[in-house]
Amino acid sequence: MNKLEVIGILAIAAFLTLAALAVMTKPPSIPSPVELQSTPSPSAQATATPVVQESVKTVQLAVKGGYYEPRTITVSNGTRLRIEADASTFGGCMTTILFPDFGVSKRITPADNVIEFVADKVGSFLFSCPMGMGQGTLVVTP
Ligand SMILES: [Cu+2]
Repeated sequence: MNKLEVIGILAIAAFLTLAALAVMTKPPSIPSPVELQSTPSPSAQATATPVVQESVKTVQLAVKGGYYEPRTITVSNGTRLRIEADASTFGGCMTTILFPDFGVSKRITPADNVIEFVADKVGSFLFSCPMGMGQGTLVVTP
């Protein structure tokens, strides 16, 4: 054997050894099941939206002695005020009632005698007929 043959044989042997090692130690290329797992799905617990029950205050309103009765209506802020007017007591100019601070102007008739709006600001607010008669006060507390 000459030197070249020895080198060649060693080279081939080394190549075969490395190839065999590569085949034997090659890690599987398939991803493991763990790697395939998708990220955890979002929690099934739906965040329940709290149902806010709007509070409603119903007031029976009449005209007595030239004034709206009750003369003072008190509600807490955010309350839906429902005024059921006794149309039989409403006459003349007082048939129309205004809550100017809430943009309400309503002509009461027997068939249409309900006023509804949300008292959404705190304070004392006058209500009256369009000429300012029969003044009452709507008090909205915090
Ligand atoms: Cu009037």
